[in-house]
Order: sequence, then structure tokens, then C-alpha cells
Amino acid sequence: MTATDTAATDTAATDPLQAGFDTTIGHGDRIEPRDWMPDGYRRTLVRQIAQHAHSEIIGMQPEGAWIGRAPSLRRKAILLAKVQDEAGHGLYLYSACETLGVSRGELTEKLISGAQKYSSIFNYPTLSYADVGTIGWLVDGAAICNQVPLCRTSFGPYGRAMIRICKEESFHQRQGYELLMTMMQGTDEQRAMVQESVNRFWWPALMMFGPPDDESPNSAQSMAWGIKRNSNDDLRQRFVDMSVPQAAALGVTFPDPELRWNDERGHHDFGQPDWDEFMQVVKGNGPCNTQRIAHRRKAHEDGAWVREAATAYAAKQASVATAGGAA
Ligand code: FAQ
Repeated sequence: MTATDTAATDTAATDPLQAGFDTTIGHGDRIEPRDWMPDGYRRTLVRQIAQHAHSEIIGMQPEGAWIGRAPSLRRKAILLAKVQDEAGHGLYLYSACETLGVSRGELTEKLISGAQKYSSIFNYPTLSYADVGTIGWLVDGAAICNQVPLCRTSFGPYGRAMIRICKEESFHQRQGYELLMTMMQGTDEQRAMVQESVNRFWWPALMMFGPPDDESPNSAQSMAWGIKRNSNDDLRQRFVDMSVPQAAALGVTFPDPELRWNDERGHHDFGQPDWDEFMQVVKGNGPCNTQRIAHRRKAHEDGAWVREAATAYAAKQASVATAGGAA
């Protein structure tokens, strides 16, 4: 037993609330909003769920930019529905976060002031319509790999939100793959567009899983608390193994000369993304960080009158109800 283990056991022995929490986590049961939880657990959940919610909301922008330029009515309807789904995911996640005692307003302020993060992937531009398909296939594909285990996360509202989100993400991934498959059956120019798009998104998709395990400061504690169920590197490996046969069926390649099947490991070996680039993007210096936040800030400011009207309406309804009750 390590010194830390002994300290944890001592705390648990003297603190029945901590002991109850540890037992729930130890049994793989769920913590609910009214249960006692350590401050660090609450802070970690707010950080991760907020980052996740912000990602869904900012993630509407790269694809949203193509709604007005979709090549057919069918593609436009599909894309519109997908982008609306992302808005819904953001709202489920903000609601889950609110059960931890922070308001959606506070979270939005933290996003637009840069105090909270969102996924690095959404700081890359969408340069062609093929990017809509590639985002569906690879970005939603990576999101599914990361998020299916989160359906079993230890905090109830987060896990329940993830179940519905994952069902919709699976549909998103298939629509992306179907779009790329259609383009691959088209002209040489369309096939080249798909390959060029895949070349740009492959490495940023691998970065979505976070830094390598030995450079991930939050993983050990988050896994001990059952918030994360798998390590960043394990999920990245799962994604590579899943994507390689899909790429072969599609007829595209990934831009990684080190990518090959390793019989001994029973997995694909692959190269490392450029982690310096990842850190730059996370720090706000990616190709589209400034544009994404400016767009979000403007949408928030433009929506101020809607929030004011809704608040005034709620106050009026409440006063009518009070007056009615008094009469
Ligand atoms: N981007 O110690 P770790 C989607 C930060 S949703 C930016 O490993 P952790 C749907 C991390 O916050 C995509 N920052 O951290 C969609 C931490 O900084 P902090 C979003 C990143 O939390 C599809 C620091 O690096 N999904 O795509 C990233 O244990 C298509 C050290 O990292 C989720 O949020 C990154 N990629 O593990 C929408 C899933 N990676 O906060 C539209 C839930 C790491 O200490 C279109 N989140 N960082 O200052 C998670 O599973 C985890 O939070 C990880 C990071 C795995 C992302």
C-alpha cells in the first residue's frame, strides 16, 4: 500500500461522506447531483463536460459554413439536420453541467473569454465540400470512440446525456462515410478532393483523443473516479484500428508512412501527430481559433434581446400566477 493509499483510507475511515462516495465509485454505481462528492470530482466534471458542450457548439461552425453551398437539396437537408443535432448535444451537456451548480450563462462567458477550452479539431478550416464527409467519417468517428465509454461514466446526468448523443453521432458518421463513398464513385477530381480532405483531417482527428498518456495530467485521477473509462492512447489505438479497413473500403489512404499492421500486438502501428502543433492549437494559436470565438461572441451578443425578452416574459408569467393565487 502506498502513502497516498493509506492517506485515502484514513480519510475514508474518518469521513463517512467520503467513504460513501468511494463505495459508490468502487461498485461502479453512479453519483447523482444531490449526492455528496469531493470538490475535485465536481471541478473535473465541470471542466470536462463544459469543454465537451463548448466543442459541440463551436463544432457547428466548420460544417455550418457549407449549408448555403450544399450541392443538392438532399445534401442541404442532411447537413442542416446534422448541425442542428450538434446544437442539441451542446444543450444536453450544458444541462448536465448545470446539475453541478454552474449556469449555462457562466459557461458561455468562460468559453468566449477563453477561460475554458473546446476541442482542438474545430480550429481547422473546411476548405471543400468533401470536408463535410470527412468530418462525419473521421471527426464523428473519433468522437464515438471517445464517447461510447462515457455512457458508463460515473456521473449520472453526463452518462445519460451521452447515450442519446452517441446514437446521433453514429448516424452522423454513417452520413459522412456515405457522402465520401458517393464522391469516390464520381470523377477523378472528386476522388482527389476526398483524398486531399482526408490528408488534412487525419492528424487533427488523432489529436482529438488528447495528449499521450504519459503527458496527460488529468487521466489517472479521472480514471480512478470512473469519469474516464479508457486512456487517451487506448482510445486513439481503437480509432486507428477501426478506421484503416474503412479507408481501404473507401479507396483512400492515410498520410502516415509508419501505419502498418503489427501481428505481434494485434493492432496497427502508427506515427505520432505533431504534438507541438496540438499545443499551439489548444493555446489559441490554431488556424481558426480567433474566428471561431469571434463568431460565437457575436452570436451571443446578437441573441441578448431574446434572453431579455424570455426573462421579462417569465417574470410577467410569474407575477400573473402570484396575482391569480392571491385573488
Ligand atoms: N482539444 O489530461 P488530459 C465532437 C486538454 S465532441 C483541446 O488528457 P482529459 C462532436 C485538456 O482539456 C469533441 N484540449 O485531459 C462533434 C487538458 O487541459 P485542462 C469533444 C484538449 O480531460 C463532431 C489538457 O489538454 N469531445 O467532436 C484536447 O483527461 C463533429 C491535458 O489533457 C469531448 O470533449 C483536445 N483535443 O482528457 C461536433 C469528449 N485534449 O482542461 C461537431 C469528452 C486534451 O486541464 C462535429 N472529453 N485537451 O486545462 C474527454 O474525453 C477528455 O476531456 C479528453 C481529454 C480525452 C478530450
